[in-house]
Amino acid sequence: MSLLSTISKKLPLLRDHYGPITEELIRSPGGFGLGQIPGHRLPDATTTMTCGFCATGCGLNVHLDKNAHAIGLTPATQYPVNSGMACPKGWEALTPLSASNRASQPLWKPTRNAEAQSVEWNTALQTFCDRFKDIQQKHGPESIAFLGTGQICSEELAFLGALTKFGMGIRHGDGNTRQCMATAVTAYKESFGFDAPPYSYQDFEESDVIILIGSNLCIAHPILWQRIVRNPHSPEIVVIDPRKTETADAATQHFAIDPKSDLVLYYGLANILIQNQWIDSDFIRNHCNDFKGFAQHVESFTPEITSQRSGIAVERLHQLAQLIHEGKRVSFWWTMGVNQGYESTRTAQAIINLALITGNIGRPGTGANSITGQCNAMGSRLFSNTTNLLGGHDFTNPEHRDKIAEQLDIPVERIPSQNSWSYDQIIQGIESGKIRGLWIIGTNPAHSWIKQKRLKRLLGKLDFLVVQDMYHDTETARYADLILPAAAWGEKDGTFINSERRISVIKKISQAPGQALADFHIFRLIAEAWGCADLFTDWNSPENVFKILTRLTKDQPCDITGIKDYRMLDETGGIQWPFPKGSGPTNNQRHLFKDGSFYHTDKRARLIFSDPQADPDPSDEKFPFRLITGRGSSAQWHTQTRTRNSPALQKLHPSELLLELHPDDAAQFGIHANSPVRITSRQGSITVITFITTNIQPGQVFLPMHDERTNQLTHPSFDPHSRQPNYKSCAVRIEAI
Ligand SMILES: Nc1nc2c(c(=O)[nH]1)N[C@H]1C(S)=C(S)[C@@H](COP(=O)(O)OP(=O)(O)OC[C@H]3O[C@@H](n4cnc5c(=O)[nH]c(N)nc54)[C@H](O)[C@@H]3O)O[C@H]1N2
Ligand SMILES: Nc1nc2c(c(=O)[nH]1)N[C@H]1C(S)=C(S)[C@@H](COP(=O)(O)OP(=O)(O)OC[C@H]3O[C@@H](n4cnc5c(=O)[nH]c(N)nc54)[C@H](O)[C@@H]3O)O[C@H]1N2
Ligand code: SF4
Ligand SMILES: [Mo]
Repeated sequence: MSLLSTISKKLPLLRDHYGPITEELIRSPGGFGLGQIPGHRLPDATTTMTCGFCATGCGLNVHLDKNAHAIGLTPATQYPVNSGMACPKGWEALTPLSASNRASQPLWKPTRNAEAQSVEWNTALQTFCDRFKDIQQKHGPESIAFLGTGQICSEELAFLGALTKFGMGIRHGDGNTRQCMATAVTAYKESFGFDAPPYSYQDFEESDVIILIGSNLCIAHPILWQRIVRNPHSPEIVVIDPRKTETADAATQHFAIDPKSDLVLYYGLANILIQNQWIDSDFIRNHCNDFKGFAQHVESFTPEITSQRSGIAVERLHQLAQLIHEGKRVSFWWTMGVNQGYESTRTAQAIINLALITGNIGRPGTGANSITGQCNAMGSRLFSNTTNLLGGHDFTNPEHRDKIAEQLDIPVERIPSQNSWSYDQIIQGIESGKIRGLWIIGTNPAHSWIKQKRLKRLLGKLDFLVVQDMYHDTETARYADLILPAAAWGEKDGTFINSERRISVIKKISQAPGQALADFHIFRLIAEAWGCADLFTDWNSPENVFKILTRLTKDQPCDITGIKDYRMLDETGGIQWPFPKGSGPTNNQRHLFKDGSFYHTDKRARLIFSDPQADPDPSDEKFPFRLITGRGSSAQWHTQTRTRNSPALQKLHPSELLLELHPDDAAQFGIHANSPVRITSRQGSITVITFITTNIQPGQVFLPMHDERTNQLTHPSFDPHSRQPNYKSCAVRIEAI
């Protein structure tokens, strides 16, 4: 059998999605892991760990040489998440580790415009403490803040959050999870009483109606799409997305909704369901609050009004409602098309309400299911100590503060009694001069934050900026006074939590370059240098911190006191929360709310609703188009710091920044295919290349988020409840050049 046919067999997914895989592609430097093909180079041992890109959390078998160093990887066949499959990023996960632009030593700039110079760790730590303490002394403890991530281990997130808030007296810290999952968090908390995505991936295989809302699963979570493909019930697959995405194309039904009209659509659907008595009255009576008010509220969303506002024909609204009614196991799934909007929390709750009123929750194949983005966004939701006190507790609740202080054996006064500012409020704090120093860990806001020009200006305004990253040349690192070199996934131990609440391990299978250190160890060193290490005497290894964290979850909905150690996670293929002490053998596919009991004190779910709001960046004659942004390909990860370092992945996406534009619009504005155009919003203007396609509706255009330029255009509006940015829709015009 030729090398190519062996690999093609192993890569059914790649073959399906990306056309022919050539020998040349495979043999290219960093191609699909030649070391992993049996017979090419035999490993001395193999170990399983979780992928470090997306929140699907696939298991990867990493093949090791006799020094326990990775020589290649293959998707784990026995792992409950991915059963032998991986997307291109997973296959290529080792390549970005050996890139030449890795940060391998601390770098310091004596002045903003000076060349960065390498310094020893001791000097870097001293500078870190001197400068931040100096700022705090002059401007108060609240004048420094941090921005973290959903891409480091839970143990590291917890350490960062505890070190900053309990040790360094920092009040304000948030993370990139705000850009991503804040809406789902807020919606779940208000509706269910806790941030609790209720599902298992198994539900994808057990539904007979699967409704994907603002989710391009084939591109963003390809292995979850494969789970749908394995569904034996010939499910109806509905995609609600303004664009005819890869996922919409593969679905059985596509509803090309007008951007940001979701709230009206789901109220309109609820109205049809209620009017026809297509609801589960017993479930509502026994388990939900506020149904009367909700029913009254949606009455005004008649099919005609709903159709006008959403662009979906009245007849199709009825068909969709009927499909939901007739489905035995209906599951609703949503991602960024919902979370990133100016009324996103109520939209997510409108989806939750549809599941609740039709009784599609707590049973196999059902649920109101938010799919998570980053590998450990779920860990950041529970343990980053930013929006919640560690373990899903509440900073403003004195009992919770007492419980955590006692468990950690620290004075309770060390725990802030108020919530932190959100990401956008921290940025606003820089503008107003309240925030003078910023520490950024594992995120790249100079590329990914909304209305980029302003953010870059404000990064330049800071008295002191520290960036802690695995690469020294990210868009954000360019503004840093001090760069701390971090070890990456594959170079450290710890745990992640995936989208279905599965806690699993990652392992050190590769040596970090030069003096780069695991974020965990950087936090330990900083605690020492700052002089607060005595608070963290037990925080001496990731596994010890994991044990501390499990204890903190006692009696919480996310109770994992039954997980003994890393070995237990390793042996079981990960464990989903909850897993309280005394839990039986891990049943590997569990969903929540089996007994209809929610986490509010009365155990009932709330049907939450409000009036749709006006678009904060409306289109007009000057800016007639709606710009949608999102994921461009399976081979690109966010700001591309990692994926751009894989030549194989580079070959799987266009090299130019392409603007998707409908042929009718192109004709009207005299714009040609494959040619440069200027796209201008109220925030900025950039030049891009056209890609004319009927996958986008007239009046709309699409840009992938992976190019730094895209966020020069986005409009800085936020959902008022979750404070998540409204990345998915702004007003633009297009001009031929
Ligand atoms: N390859 C790859 N995979 C990734 C990532 C990556 O960068 N690259 N990132 C990961 C992360 S952190 C995240 S959060 C997820 C994101 O995963 P997704 O949310 O699936 O990805 P997006 O492309 O951002 O947005 C999904 C869809 O929302 C649609 N949309 C836009 N506006 C609206 C609207 O008003 N209503 C509706 N119903 N839909 C709308 C867009 O057209 C788009 O197709 O992907 C994860 N997976
Ligand atoms: N226009 C538009 N903008 C968007 C979106 C959109 O749909 N449209 N989506 C938003 C979403 S959902 C998200 S999640 C954000 C993502 O935005 P970012 O978080 O800015 O994107 P990443 O490229 O993932 O940045 C992660 C950084 O961490 C570094 N890193 C990786 N591993 C480690 C580690 O172990 N330790 C340390 N210290 N550093 C590490 C990487 O090199 C990289 O610089 O973008 C948001 N921005
Ligand atoms: S789907 Fe996500 S977790 Fe799975 S291999 Fe791809 S990037 Fe990794
Ligand atoms: Mo995200």
